[in-house]
Amino acid sequence: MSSNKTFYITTPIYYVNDVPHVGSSSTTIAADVVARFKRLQGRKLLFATGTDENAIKVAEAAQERGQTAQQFVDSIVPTWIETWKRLNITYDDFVRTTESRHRKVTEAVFRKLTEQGDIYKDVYKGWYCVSDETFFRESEVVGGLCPNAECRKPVRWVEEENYFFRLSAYADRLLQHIEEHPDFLGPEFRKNEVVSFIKAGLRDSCITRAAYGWGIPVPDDPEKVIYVWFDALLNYLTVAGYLSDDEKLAEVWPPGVQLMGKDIFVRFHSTLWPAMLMALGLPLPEKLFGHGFWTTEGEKMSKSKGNVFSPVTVAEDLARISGAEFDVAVDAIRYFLMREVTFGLDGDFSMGGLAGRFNADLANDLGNLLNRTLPLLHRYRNGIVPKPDASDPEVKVLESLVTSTADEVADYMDRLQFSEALGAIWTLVGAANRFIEHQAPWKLAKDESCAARLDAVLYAALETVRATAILIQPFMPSVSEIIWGQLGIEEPAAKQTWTDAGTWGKLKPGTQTREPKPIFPRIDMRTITQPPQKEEQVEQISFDEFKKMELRVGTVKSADRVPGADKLLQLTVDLGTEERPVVAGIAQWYSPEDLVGRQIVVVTNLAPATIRGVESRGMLLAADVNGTAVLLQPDKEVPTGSGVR
Ligand code: ME8
Repeated sequence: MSSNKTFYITTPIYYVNDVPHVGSSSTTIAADVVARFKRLQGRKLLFATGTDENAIKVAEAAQERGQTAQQFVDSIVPTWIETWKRLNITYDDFVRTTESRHRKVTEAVFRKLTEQGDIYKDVYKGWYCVSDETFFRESEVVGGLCPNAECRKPVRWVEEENYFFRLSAYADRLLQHIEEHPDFLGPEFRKNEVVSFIKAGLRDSCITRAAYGWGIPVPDDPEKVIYVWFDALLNYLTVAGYLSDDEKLAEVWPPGVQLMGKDIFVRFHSTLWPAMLMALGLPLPEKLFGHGFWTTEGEKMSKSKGNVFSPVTVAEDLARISGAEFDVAVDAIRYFLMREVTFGLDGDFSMGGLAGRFNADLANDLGNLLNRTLPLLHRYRNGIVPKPDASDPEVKVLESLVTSTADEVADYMDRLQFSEALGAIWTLVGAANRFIEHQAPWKLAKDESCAARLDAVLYAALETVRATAILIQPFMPSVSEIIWGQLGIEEPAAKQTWTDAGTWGKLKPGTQTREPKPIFPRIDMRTITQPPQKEEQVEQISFDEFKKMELRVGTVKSADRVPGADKLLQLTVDLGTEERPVVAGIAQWYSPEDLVGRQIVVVTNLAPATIRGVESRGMLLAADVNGTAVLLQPDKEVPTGSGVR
């Protein structure tokens, strides 16, 4: 693919009767992250989202409120648009399936496929779930309930003459395309689900319903409306200018990435959608990616379960409890959703988890780096960027890390591995923090003969901050802009490119930086109310039993990932009298660099165990905050090996 081509990225179009929540926001935020990254790389972008409005459930919800369906959708769409605005989503097009541009495309496609024999009329008999807007086979439905485990609502028996799309005719071509294009479907494990689904046998798809006063009527047969999924998938063509703007279509088609949740990945986006495109003679998207679900305490977030978090309310709450600006809180949510789990897997969302990451990653790691650079520059050099000196070997290490991080992050971004991309950026942040710690500019400032060295150290730290500000831009655009503003760089943040992020030495000596202000005030975790814990029968132990347990404070000497185990770290812990290997399941929340030098609490007389082939002689203690581990450490530094009573 030539890089002059516009990169077209889409989210699903959301059912308008639902409210935007953290789950739906996660897809839109992921798309925004990719879009911003591609723009930084100099790509032209078409980023589209929108609303799916022709569903039966929309008509029913409107009826319940005594509104027409059109009044109902018109009253709700602004909430979606407003939410995306507040989350800083930079979409280029917002498509509504009730727009005439979309109706025209849908009607034209229906006509074309009918003329070429891909759509035919027959009698449909089967079950229909209104909530999922999905037809099910007789064999799939047990007890009259929707077979989708997340839904389980009563299904309706439907028996009527309808139009069918010849999906079965495309099974072999679909399988061949999947095999020949290894990057077409992701993540890998979901690709396998698609292949099994197709191999199990594809039936032709019923794509119309008896008219119910809402939806797009079948051309020349107004007794019927087009099935909402058939119409919804075509939104991606409407946006691309299909049948209305050939030049635009040539420029943007096929999409570079289409994102969606796992619920609509297999059956609709990886099967029906590509088959429709094949029938239309259009190239297939380069990548379809089905990500996991966000749950709240293990349950899928959904309006019907009453456990949805509105992203705007969460940002307001986070801003209130932390004292951060609203846009910074929004960035913290964007960061959390992209960092917490590998994109593709399920994750659990909670205020405690969000606040924990806010403190650990933003206030501590990134916040520390910022608090130790600009304020020191103001203290020692009146806020003016000094001259660099690249001859220092430690500066050289930082320099090459900046360059390699930009490449590494770009690589992860191309593979939609957002969490890993952020992990790499945070490795750089950690290295810069250690560099400052080690160089101790506060000591250099006391010795006149170290003036040149102090300049070099301050320059290197600031230059890393500049690069970091660009690297985090796709994820945290407002934070990036605030940092940029504080650096006082003349060229606007918006003009920066990914190449600038990976090029050392772009910060001009002599630049007058601005008065720094902390961006991430720490959250007092006591202000976070833990959701009620499930009642558990806790067995009591005697004091003698408790005494059997030996707890000591250890200092982490080294930490490494356990190869092949995403969740495990292997630590060497100094206990004063000896060093012990300890394996801990905390790799999701702590990187090895975060741990070295830290004091932790260890259970030292636990029987040794071998975990994934690695010996472990002890266990560290951590608070369990909604499934997120937060390490326990002494209130102040204590002699290594101190007992814990
Ligand atoms: O299915 N976790 O719309 P929809 C993560 N209109 N993502 C979630 C989520 C959760 N808990 N809940 C929703 C439809 N999503 C159709 C789409 S496209 C041509 C038509 C996200 O409002 C996720 O991307 O039910 C999921 O696929 C989408 O919202 C479903 O949105």
